[in-house]
Amino acid sequence: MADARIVEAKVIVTCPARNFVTLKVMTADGLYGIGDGTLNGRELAVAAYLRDHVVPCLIGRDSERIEDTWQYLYRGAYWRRGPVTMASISAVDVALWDLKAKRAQVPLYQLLGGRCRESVRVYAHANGHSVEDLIESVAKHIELGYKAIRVQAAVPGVADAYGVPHGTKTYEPADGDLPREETWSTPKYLHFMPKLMDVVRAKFGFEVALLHDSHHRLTPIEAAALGKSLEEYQLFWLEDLTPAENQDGFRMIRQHTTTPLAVGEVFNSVFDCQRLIAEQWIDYIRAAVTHAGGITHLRRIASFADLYGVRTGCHGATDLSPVCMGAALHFDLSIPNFGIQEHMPHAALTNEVFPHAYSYSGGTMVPGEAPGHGVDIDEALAAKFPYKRAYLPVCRLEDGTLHSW
Ligand code: KDG
Ligand code: MG
Repeated sequence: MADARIVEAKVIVTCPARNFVTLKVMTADGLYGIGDGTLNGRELAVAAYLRDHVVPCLIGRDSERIEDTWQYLYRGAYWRRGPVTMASISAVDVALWDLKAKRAQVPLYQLLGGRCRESVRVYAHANGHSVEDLIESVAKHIELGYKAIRVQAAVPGVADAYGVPHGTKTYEPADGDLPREETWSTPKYLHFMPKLMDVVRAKFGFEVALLHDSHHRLTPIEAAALGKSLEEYQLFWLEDLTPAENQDGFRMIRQHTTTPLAVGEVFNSVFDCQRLIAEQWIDYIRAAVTHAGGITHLRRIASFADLYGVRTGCHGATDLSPVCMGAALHFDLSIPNFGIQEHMPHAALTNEVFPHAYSYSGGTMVPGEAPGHGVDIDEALAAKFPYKRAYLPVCRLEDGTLHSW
């Protein structure tokens, strides 16, 4: 009988192109599992939570007892939920699922019930400093085989639209040693969006699925107006229209528009979306493995959502490490109510530090057949890229009022 007791757990903070927090859990029989605990702009809080408060509790535990360990860390902390706690629990949970699947010598999706589909449909990001730039970017992604594309463009008269890079660099918003300040105008945005979608549909037709992220910047009635004004362009979804602490805000949006709604990349618990789902105010839940308590808790959210016809659309920006992407693809493959998976490819250097079995082809991804979740970390290489403080921007209205970024 293999000795699955945890003998060591290491927290690895590294910055290969951007910061990542990784947990490596080792067992007495010489296996290891890997989990992601990256919380963009607050990475060291998770690293400290893990090092100081979680790792000591892991030593000696049976790594096979995943659910029990999840409950131990969640209930046992007394202080439940919150992004730091839940990212830390996720790092442990994913490392334990990885270990269990490696011990069984099967790809993780087999332990999650096996494949529900052959591959996972993903969406890409297209963006532009102008409508012409955006059109070029959409065309490039169609050429790469993507069938679903998120479109974000600079808004005329607005200094900083969400989702558009500064200069010619690839879009990566956490780029300031201190938070960069951006300026925003909702009226200009609402005026521009139907015009933008009109150009995109005229150019590419209706076959490609189009998505758009409002990034928490609207009030419920503004969001309702946006959804209504875009109905004729038949979007796949509109994302994060309003800050969702007020779940009931979605009631009003829903009353006014049939444009499908997605929300939840910042959620860390089923309680963040309980009403959104049960009241059927949304169509896609975007909670991610890393931020919503790992595979164990995300499965609970997805099962609950399935009861109400809500599908998943997991967050997959570059601040979720390749470890999260690997775990997400196993999860996506195994659940009945999968909708779509976000795919924002990592930098080449990130991929070198995190060798992985997953792959992209023709608008879909597969997790690969390696035992576990199929993502590793090259510790020696990771050590060459120490943590570098990097904050997300903050957003102000034109009169200087602090707004949601
Ligand atoms: O850390 C913040 C990013 O992950 C977020 O801004 C990306 O909204 C995002 C998305 O939909 O990918
Ligand atoms: Mg988003």
